[in-house]
Amino acid sequence: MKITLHEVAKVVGAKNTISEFDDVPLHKIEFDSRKIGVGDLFLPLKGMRDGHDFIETAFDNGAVATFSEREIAGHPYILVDDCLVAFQQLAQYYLAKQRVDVIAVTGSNGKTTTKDMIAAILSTEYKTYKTQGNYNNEIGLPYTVMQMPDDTEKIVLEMGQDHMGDIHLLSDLAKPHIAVVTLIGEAHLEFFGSREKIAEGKLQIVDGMDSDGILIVPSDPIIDDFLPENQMVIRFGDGAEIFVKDLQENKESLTFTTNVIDRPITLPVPGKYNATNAMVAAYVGKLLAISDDDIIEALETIELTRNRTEWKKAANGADILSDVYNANPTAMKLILETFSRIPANKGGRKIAVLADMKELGEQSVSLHTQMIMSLAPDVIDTVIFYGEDIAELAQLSSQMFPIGKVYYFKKTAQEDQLEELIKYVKEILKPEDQILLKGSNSMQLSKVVEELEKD
Ligand code: 2GN
Repeated sequence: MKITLHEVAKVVGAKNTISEFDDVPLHKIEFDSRKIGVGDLFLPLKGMRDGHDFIETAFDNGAVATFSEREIAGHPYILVDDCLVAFQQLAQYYLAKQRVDVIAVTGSNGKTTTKDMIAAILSTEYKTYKTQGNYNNEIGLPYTVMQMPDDTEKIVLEMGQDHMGDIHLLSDLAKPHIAVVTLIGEAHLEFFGSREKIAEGKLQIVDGMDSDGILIVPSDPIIDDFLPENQMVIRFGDGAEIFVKDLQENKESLTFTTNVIDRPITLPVPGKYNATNAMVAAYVGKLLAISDDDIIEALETIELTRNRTEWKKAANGADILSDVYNANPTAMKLILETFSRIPANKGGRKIAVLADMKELGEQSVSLHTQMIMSLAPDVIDTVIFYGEDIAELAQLSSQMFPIGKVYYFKKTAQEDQLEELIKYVKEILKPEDQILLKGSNSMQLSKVVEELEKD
C-alpha cells in the first residue's frame, strides 16, 4: 500500500491528532485480526462481534495503528464516527490517487466469470487486479481496492447487491469508466420482489460514472426504463450491437463466433452463458486496445474461479446455495440471513448444512453457538451440523427446533462422518427444496455440493 498513517487520518477527517507519533508508511489494512501482520492498520468493523473487542489482538499481531470509534489508550489510533464509512472514503481517495482505471461488473449469474475473463484479457497488456472471492459488497469492495498492488493500472471490480442502493454506493465509491451488467436473474432467487426491481438496482452502476463512461448491458426490455440518457450504451444479445453466433457446446468446451472478433473462439469451459460472458469481456478488451490475438489467447487459456457463493442445481432439481469459500462468524451469519429472506419454492423446505469455521482460537465454540441468533426455526425447516466446534450449537438448536429437525455429524481427528452426511442429505433432499451449505474450506462441503449435482 502506498499511503501513510497521517495521510489516512487526513483523508477520513480524523477527530483526533496523532502528533506524538512520527508518520509511518502502512503495509496493509485488515478487518480480521487473524490476518494482521507487522506494519498493518486494523479496521474494527461490527460483524457478528464488534471488531473493537479485537484491537488488542491486532496490536499483539503487529498492527502499527487502528481505526476506532472511541478513544483508546496506549496505541496510535484514528478516531472516526464510523469505521466502515472511513474505510469507504479511504478506498475512494486511494483509487483516485493511484489513477487506476476501473471496470465494474454486476449482474446475477455470470458476474464472476465475466470479471475473471475481463481481468485475464486486460492482464495481457496492463497490470490488472480484480475482486477475489465474494469480496463484492460495501466492505469487500473497498478491501479489494486497498489490497491492490502499488503498480495496478486496471482494476476489475465485482459489485453485488443485497439491498436497493448497494450498487449506488459502490459505483459512487469506485467511479467506473466501463460498467457491465450481466444477466438480470430470476426473481425468486433474489429478494427484490421483481425482475424490474433487480434491474433498477443494477443500473445504479452508472451513478458514479462520468459522461465518458461506457455501459454494457443485456438487450433485455426489462432494463429499458432504467437506461441513462447521457451515456454511451452498448447492448449485447440477439439483434443487439454485439452478439454470439454459431455456438457449439461440447462436453468440456465451447466454440462460437461473435461480431466482436473475426475468428472463432474455443473456451475451455462448457455452458452457453459463457460464450456471452466471453464476448462481453472481449468487447471490453477491444475498448481498451487489446489485440484480437491477445484476447483470444487469454480466453482460450482462461481458468475460472470456483467454489464461491453461488446458486446451483441439484440433480433432482433442488436449489443449492453453496458458500464453502470463506468462513468467519460474520459471513455465516450473513448467509443464514440472506438464505432465510429468500422466498421458499412452492411446497419446498429450507435446509441448512453448517460446518465448522476454523482458526477461531479460544473463543471458537462460543463464536459458533452465537449463530443460534441467526437460525430461524419458523423459516428454516431442517438444520444439519458437521464438525467439532459446532457440536454445542447443534445441541442448542435441538432445543429450539422441532424433534427430528436437527442432525449432527462428527468430524474430529479420530472420526469423520462425511460419507454419512452426504448419504443423509441425498436421502432427504426433495426437488422443491432449497439447501444452504456453509463452512470452512477444509470441511470439504464442496464434496457434498458435487455429490448433489451429480445423479
Ligand atoms: O462476510 S464477510 O466475510 N465479507 C468480507 C468482505 O467481503 C464480503 C464478505 C465479513 C467478515 C464481513 Cl461483511 C464483515 C466482517 Cl467484520 C467479517 C469478519 O471478518 N468477521 C470476523 C469476526 C466477527 N464477528 S473475523 C473474526 C475472527 N476473530 C473472531 C471474530 C471474527 C478471530 C479471533 C478469535 C479470538 C480472538 C481474536 C480473534 C481472541 N482475542 N481471543 N482472545 N483474544
